[in-house]
Order: sequence, then structure tokens, then C-alpha cells
Amino acid sequence: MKILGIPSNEYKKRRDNLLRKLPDRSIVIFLSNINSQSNLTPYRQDSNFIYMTGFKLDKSSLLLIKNGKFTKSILATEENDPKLELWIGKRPDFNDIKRDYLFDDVVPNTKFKEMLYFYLRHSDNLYFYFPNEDIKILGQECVLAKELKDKFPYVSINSVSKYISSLRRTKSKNEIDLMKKAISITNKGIRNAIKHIKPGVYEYQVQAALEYGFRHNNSKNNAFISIIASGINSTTLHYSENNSKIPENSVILFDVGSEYNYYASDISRTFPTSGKFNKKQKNIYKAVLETQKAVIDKIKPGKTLKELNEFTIKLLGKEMKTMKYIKDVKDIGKYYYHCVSHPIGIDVHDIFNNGPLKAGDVISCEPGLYVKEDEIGVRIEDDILITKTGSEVLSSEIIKEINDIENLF
Ligand SMILES: [Mn+2]
Repeated sequence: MKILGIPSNEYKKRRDNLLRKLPDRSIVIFLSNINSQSNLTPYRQDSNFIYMTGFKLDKSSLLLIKNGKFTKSILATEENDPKLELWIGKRPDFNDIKRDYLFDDVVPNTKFKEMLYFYLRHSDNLYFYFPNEDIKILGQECVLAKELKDKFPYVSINSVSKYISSLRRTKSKNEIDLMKKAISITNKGIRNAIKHIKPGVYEYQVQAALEYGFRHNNSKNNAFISIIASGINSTTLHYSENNSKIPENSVILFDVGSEYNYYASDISRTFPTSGKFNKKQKNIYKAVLETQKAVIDKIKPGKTLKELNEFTIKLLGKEMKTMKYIKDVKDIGKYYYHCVSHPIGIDVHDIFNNGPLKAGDVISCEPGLYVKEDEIGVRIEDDILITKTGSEVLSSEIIKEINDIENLF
């Protein structure tokens, strides 16, 4: 049985691998994302939860228990409610979930606490993943952790982050196939969007064509909000208003990605708005493209993202000095001010791992130059798999050579 394109057994292995890494007498709790009651935002399952279970429904918790040789995985979720069923559809039968997802047990939410208390009485360590994006917001994990700390003061509460990130960073063959699929859908969306790039058209109209291409080719969601930035907007890194008219003889920067079965793609390309790059645009474009190729050549196991970025800064500095934008290579910070690389996976900025790259990592490679005075922003971004001996560009099918681009207009 496959769930979201991955055999259920692979999900089971992930749970087993996590438990193997943890000390004895440990419990891990993963909570599903909270659903908005009024359909204001689309529901997306929590990334760690989907990684561990493949189970997409809200109001669910995963409990993993390790005690000596004894291990157990329990999913707690809502039973079907015939009245709610009329509004939101039927929730699956517990026996079906247990069989399809290979949990040791599936219990109703009403039994969750009782069961958790039972196992906590025989445990020393309790692990949560605490989302730390905004420490001012007390997440549901913190609330539950505090409640349990009060009841079981002798249990030590810890973050599971380093364990799960070390699992999630290494992509399996199945995961890489899903990422390749997301990338190929992104390519199709970009191809469709290019047809709509014309001076006077609004950026959001190009975005519509891009995302029509995504949906039409079976990506239900974006991996992130599309950046379609023309003219001066191309020099704002995360411009996402997409509400300007495309100017003539300018550039339009795409930083876009479809999601496929919960796996992200993340691609940046820069196109001319009137069919051809002018001389200045061409020079900046070439500088970024040559830099990107040189950085990709350096990507291999053992390198760190910091080293790759330092190399990028050096190359872009040289290029901008040659083009006389700066007198000293040290001043490159005026035109390049982000990092060249981040991990990609279930999240577009995937759970972060420090330390050197190793086979199975997938990262972006995205140098850019942002020249406000000329209204030229160029970023070129590909998705790279680290292999045993070097790297493989997963997005090599997406055109980036100047001739190939101009031939499409
Ligand atoms: Mn990126």
C-alpha cells in the first residue's frame, strides 16, 4: 500500500528509526496541525506529522513509545461523527487506518490522555517538536508539555528536533522521485507562464498562468507563495504582492515551486520582459549564471552551506568589480545579501541541519544580484541532490541559458 506515493512500510521504518535513536524509556508525541473552522486557509498537515505517518487528517496525535525491547506506535484521532459527516465528509474507519498505515494501535481522541498517562508512568523522557518560528505564540505542543510537566515532574521534556532533522535530511529514492515530480510540474507551470509575459500585463496574471500550469499538472498546492517580480520589484528578495504592471525592456524574476504529495520544489528564473535581454541585463545575468555553475561544481559531501556561500560571495564580488559596479570586492554586500543555499524537502526551507553535506541531502543553489539603480534583479535557482561523489541537478530540464530563454519569446 502506498500513501502519498510512498509505501506505508517506509513510514513505519521512519518511526522505527526515530525510536532507535532515542534513549530508553522515551515517548515522542507529534501533533497534527490545527484546522481553521471556517475554511479561511487551506489545511496542510504538519510536516513532521506527515513524515512520520502519511496521515493527512486534523485532530490527530502520534504517540511513539520505547521501553527496553518494547516499542509501540499509536495514532489517536477522531471517530466518524454522522452529523459532522454531512458537513466535512466521513472520517476513516480505525481498522482501515491501522491496516493501511501500519500503526500498532489506533485509538479515539477520548482515550488519548489516559493512554499517554499510562505510558508516562513508565518513562523518563518525553519528546516534542516545538515549532519555534514565533516564540511569542505558545503552540499546542508547549501547552501540552506544560500540563504533562505539572502531572509528571520527574519526566524530562526535550526537543526531538535534532533526531527528526537527521532523519528528514536524507532523502530516500521515493522522496527524490516525488521531488523530481514537483520540479517537473514547476517546469510546466513556468512554460505556461512565459507565454503571458508581456509589457502591460499584471504580474498576478502571469502568476495565474503559472499556477494554472501547476494545478493542471496535478500539483494541488504551491510549496510557497509565488514570487513574480518585474522591474524594480525584482530587486526585492521576497516580493510577493505580484500586483505591478510588467514594464518594457526590463526583467521579470520568478521564484516559484509546486508541491507534490507534500514535497517541495524551489526554482528561480529571470526572463526579459520584451523578449530579449539588453546589454546590462545580459551582463548581470551571465555573472549570476556563471557563478551558479561554478558553485554547483563545488557541491559535494563534506562541504558546508557556509563554505558554498563564501565562494559565491567571492565570485559575485569579482564579477561586479569587473563590471565596475564596485571598486572593492568587499562591497559586494550592496548587491548580494542572502545565502546561496538551504535544504529542501517536505518544507521548502526544510528542517535545518548544521554540519557538512552528505549524500541524500537536497539543497537549493541560488546566487543572485540585485541592482536597484538599474532596476535589474537576477536570481537563478536549481534544486540539487548530494550524491556519494558530488551532486546531481534535479532541475536541469528547466532552461536557463540566455539563447534558450530568448528563443521562447
Ligand atoms: Mn530557495
